Amino acid sequence: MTKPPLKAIEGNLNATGKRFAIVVARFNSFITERLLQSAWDGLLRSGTAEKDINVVRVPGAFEIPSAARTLAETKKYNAIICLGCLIRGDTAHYDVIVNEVARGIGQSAQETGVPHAFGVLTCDNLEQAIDRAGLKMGNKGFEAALAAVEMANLKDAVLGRSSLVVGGKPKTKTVSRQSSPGGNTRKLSNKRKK
Ligand code: INI
Repeated sequence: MTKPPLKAIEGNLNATGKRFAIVVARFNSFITERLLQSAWDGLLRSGTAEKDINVVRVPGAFEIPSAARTLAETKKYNAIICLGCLIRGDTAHYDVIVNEVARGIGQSAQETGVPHAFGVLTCDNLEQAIDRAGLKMGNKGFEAALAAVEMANLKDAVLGRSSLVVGGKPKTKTVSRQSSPGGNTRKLSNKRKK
């Protein structure tokens, strides 16, 4: 069996200077407000400034993709964090919405090139949702925020707009003074002069 390569390009979890939009559904707000609190916490802990986070509320999970896409198309954000909670009911409503929400968020990410984090709970019942909004299974809002930070940094690393993290160690090729979307990216050699 061949061993997997040890070296890999990864995004780090430092969100300093990065901008994020959080799209949160009001439906099942008892759960989604907890996802939002935790996503906000995750971004601040990663170094995002409060002024660099915009929260956008939509009626339900079905409306998340179009709002996420509108935000992504502005190119003002390094990543979009999508938060919602779908709970299966007695009708087919859940089944109709759930795949559309996942597909729409994925499509927005792929077509705009802006990373989107999927923090939409898809649960059979309220207990499962509560467990994923701060109880037994952690908080998916926090996970989504960290995924957004990592993917924003991965994009910059792959595009050469920031230092690469290879195999867990920073391997600086070029550094950027300004890694915000639309900002001027100035490449600097950081090789020490002897
Ligand atoms: N929206 C949710 O966010 N979660 C749900 O569980 C849900 N269910 O089950 O109905 C839900 N429905 C509303 C939907 O997202 C739209 O807001 C609505 O259909 C208006 O377009």
